[in-house]
Amino acid sequence: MAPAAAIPPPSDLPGLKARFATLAAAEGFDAFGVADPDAAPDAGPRLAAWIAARRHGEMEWMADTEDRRAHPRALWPDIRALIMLGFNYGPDEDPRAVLAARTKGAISVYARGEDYHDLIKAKLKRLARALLAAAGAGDVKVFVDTAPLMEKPLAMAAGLGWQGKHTNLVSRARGSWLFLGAIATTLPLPPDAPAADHCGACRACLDACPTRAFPAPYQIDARRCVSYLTIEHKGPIPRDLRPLMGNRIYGCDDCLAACPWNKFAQEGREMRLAARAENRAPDLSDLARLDEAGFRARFAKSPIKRTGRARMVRNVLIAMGNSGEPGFAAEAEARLVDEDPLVRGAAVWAVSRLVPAPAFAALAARHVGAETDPDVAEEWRVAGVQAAA
Ligand code: B12
Ligand code: SF4
Ligand code: SF4
Repeated sequence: MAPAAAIPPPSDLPGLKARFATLAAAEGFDAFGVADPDAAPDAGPRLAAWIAARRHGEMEWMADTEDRRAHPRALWPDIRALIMLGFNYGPDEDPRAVLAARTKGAISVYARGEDYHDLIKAKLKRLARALLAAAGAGDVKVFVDTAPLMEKPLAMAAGLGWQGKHTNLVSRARGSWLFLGAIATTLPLPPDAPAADHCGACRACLDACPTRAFPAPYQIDARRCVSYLTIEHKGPIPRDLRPLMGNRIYGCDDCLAACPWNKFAQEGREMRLAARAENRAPDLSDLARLDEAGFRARFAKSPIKRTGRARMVRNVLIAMGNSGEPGFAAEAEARLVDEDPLVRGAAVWAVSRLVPAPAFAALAARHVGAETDPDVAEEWRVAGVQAAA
């Protein structure tokens, strides 16, 4: 967008902010607030400590952007205010219900509908244009998720809610189910008061985590988080964490869903984000059979397409291995000769949990000699040792 820096900002900035809040609500945003760019001074040092402790795992893009992410002005020196926006995506059912269905996969709420990035970015861009038109001056940039901006502490500073002990933003009015987005501007809009922490003595989210990913309240070790493991982690999932994942095949909502503030949550109104029927409780067998073309067609407009077929089928095989359903053995066995080593390795683990030891030994005798990938060969070795024990 073209800057209009020579024109002075309008004198009625509170009036402009109020008009803009109305426009944001009309665009479908459920939470609105303005933060001063200096209003989250702890965020940068805490990010640095998190990265130094390697809690970002393989997300090297977090470390690579650390300097820019640490302070909004490092991203854009001219910034005078951040308009922080929340978009409600509250589910229409308890997303944990599917965790008990052993032959089904659990997809997290945010990924059951269309990709929110595209949808919210388009809304932010429209709003940013409207802001410039109303102001007649200034410049803007829009951010949602992918930009190196610490959206949660800035949203807290803007009064949208507080960062709960699960580290996500919780709103008194909406509970845990808010996507965040930001419009940065050179207009010095008046900031809102920061939100206060309302967690108190509660620790429901910490206790709900299946993989114990919180080393302390308000801190997450992404390397243990199922969301990270199923979506971001590219290689084989660490063996000790696999049994703890249950049937979670894409993201996880356990800590969000456990929050008592969800009693105020409402269903999201945006139909494009609503759960598609086939993503509520998909059959693990159907997903395990997807080839590249099938995967792309099945998840065309979904955020799941970013992960690619191999990681998704890896996750499905872990869920099969956790299911205790011998009926999945043949399905998992078919993937022992998959062209992708990530899939073959997960298939070895699944089969080792689904068939008796002699049958596993027979399969190993048939496949180990032909295996060229070192990770998959290691899966055969470890599973063989465990089956023999
Ligand atoms: C990296 C990332 C992840 C990683 C790491 C998660 C994390 N908590 O950092 C992984 C892949 C695990 C992940 C998972 C999820 N994510 Co994510 N993710 C991000 C991303 C891109 C960056 C977050 C970040 O900066 N992390 C770095 C850490 C250091 O920052 P932080 O979490 O703010 O850490 C603070 C606290 O630890 C606190 N702190 C540290 N020490 C102490 C000590 C004390 C005493 C106190 C009080 C505080 C404190 O200060 C830190 C700085 O503010 C943001 C988008 C963005 N640009 O912000 C989305 C984002 C956070 N994710 C989001 C979502 C929805 C999810 C999932 C729910 C998806 C799912 N269903 O699977 C899960 C939730 C898991 C969880 N419990 O956090 C939403 C959250 C919306 C909200 N309401 O908060 C965001 C904002 C995307 C968006 N635009 O909507 N995510
Ligand atoms: S998303 Fe799931 S695995 Fe990750 S911290 Fe929350 S409960 Fe734990
Ligand atoms: S579950 Fe409890 S501790 Fe966790 S964010 Fe909600 S109120 Fe805070």
